[in-house]
Amino acid sequence: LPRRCPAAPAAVSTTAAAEVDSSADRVSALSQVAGVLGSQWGDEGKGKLVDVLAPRFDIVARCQGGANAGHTIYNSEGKKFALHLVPSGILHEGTLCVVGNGAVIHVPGFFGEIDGLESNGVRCNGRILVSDRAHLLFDLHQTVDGLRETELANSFIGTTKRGIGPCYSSKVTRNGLRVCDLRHMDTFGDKLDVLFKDAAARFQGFKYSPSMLKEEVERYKRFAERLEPFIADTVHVLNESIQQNKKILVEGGQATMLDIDFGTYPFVTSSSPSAGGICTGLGIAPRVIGDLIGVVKAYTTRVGSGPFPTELFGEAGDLLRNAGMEFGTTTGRPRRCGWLDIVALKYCCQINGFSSLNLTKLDVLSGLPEIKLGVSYNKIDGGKLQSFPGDLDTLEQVQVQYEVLPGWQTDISSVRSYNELPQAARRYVERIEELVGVPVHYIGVGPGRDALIYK
Ligand code: 2SA
Ligand code: GDP
Ligand code: MG
Repeated sequence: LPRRCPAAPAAVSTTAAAEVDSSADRVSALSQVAGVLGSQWGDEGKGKLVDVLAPRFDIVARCQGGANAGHTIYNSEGKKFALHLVPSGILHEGTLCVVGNGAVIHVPGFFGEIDGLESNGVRCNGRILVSDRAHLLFDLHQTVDGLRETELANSFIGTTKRGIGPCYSSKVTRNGLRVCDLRHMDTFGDKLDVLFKDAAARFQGFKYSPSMLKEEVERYKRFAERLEPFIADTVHVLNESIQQNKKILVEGGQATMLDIDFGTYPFVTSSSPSAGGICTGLGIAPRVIGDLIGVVKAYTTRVGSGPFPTELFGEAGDLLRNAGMEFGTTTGRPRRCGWLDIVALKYCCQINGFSSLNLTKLDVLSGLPEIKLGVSYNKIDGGKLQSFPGDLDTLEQVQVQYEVLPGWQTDISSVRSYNELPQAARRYVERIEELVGVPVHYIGVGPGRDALIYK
């Protein structure tokens, strides 16, 4: 494995005209409404692809999750931005960013993110719309997230402690507060009181006093005023935009393997990061959605607890982690690393019906003598599993069958056309396509905007 970490991207100069043409064709051919979704356990590099595609879209929309997401992108000068709730189209002045009804909003965190962007020269005011139907995530949800994790002791989920699970719990329990409730401050305190009392009744460690409620209501009165210009009926805005032939790119957070329904439950997030989440999280019809691009890392990472059949331990895992700089964008936690899991990827392709894949971080594998692909799962008592198991007891015991492919020894981070990749790298890409039956249209060879090969 390469010992050197991938360098931060240098400033991007103009690319060769022929490449611009082919990449422009590839991107213009994308459907009016398209999506970029994670097809492993998150951190595949969704933010980077969204940032690259955004100039060809009028709107970039988030449909689920909240500030648990961490999407790292770089502008053309090589300046780094770590986004959490703000969609990854924000660096492009002409793009409108929408945070849909399916997302959960921690208002102070949202303002903190906006302030950070504005102080770095990125205009946010007038460029972000937040759904009036989205649920509000309070500090109390974050406290409960921490208490719940502590209570789980050794079975902890390994959440980001951003309050995501507790906020979606309030939503489903039907006592949550929504962005539109900020317009009714007369009843806001009573509704919030229910949440405080719920938390205090459930957790001994949850300290609650009437003065806390009063302070929180006062704080939210100020937030309500500042948030007002961002609030919109985004269901209406998005559907009107579709009528007006505007192009919408949906940015997924987390990934299908962390989906509340399809992921490795209970080691999942509390939203729907797969295709179905686009309709429920934005209020747009399934028939308007065209291309869905699955983002898949050339190997696998996972942060948090839960089964990971192709995980590498010890030095092998450490080397991959260091080479790929695999540390959480939101929490800084080291990510667990392993080989690409074709069984899990095929399952994600089935669920989402990806039209193409973006294989990312291929550059990180340069220098390896050989690369393994986990191609099937055997049961402990023999016999091949026919599908990705829902039962974690089964999943934890599978024996992964690997195919071994030769590695390549040259640095590929400055390669910009598919044919210039070493033969072994092309073989790796093509074997993935053969095994999953979905074409790889984009290949990431570095974190920067230009470090992308259009195949
Ligand atoms: P949560 O906080 O309730 O959503 O956590 C539940 C599980 O979902 C995982 N999860 C993530 N996995 C990868 N990346 C995420 N975003 C950050 C990043 C993570 C970070 O971009 O690096 O900084 O640690 C993300 N968000 C949630 C989480 O690890 C739990 O397994
Ligand atoms: P996301 O949550 O899916 O948007 O991914 P993250 O931003 O959390 O993690 C992906 C990390 O890999 C970020 O630091 C990106 O800058 C970086 N990255 C994205 N694509 C590539 C690539 O092709 N090669 C390399 N070396 N890094 C990449
Ligand atoms: Mg991430």
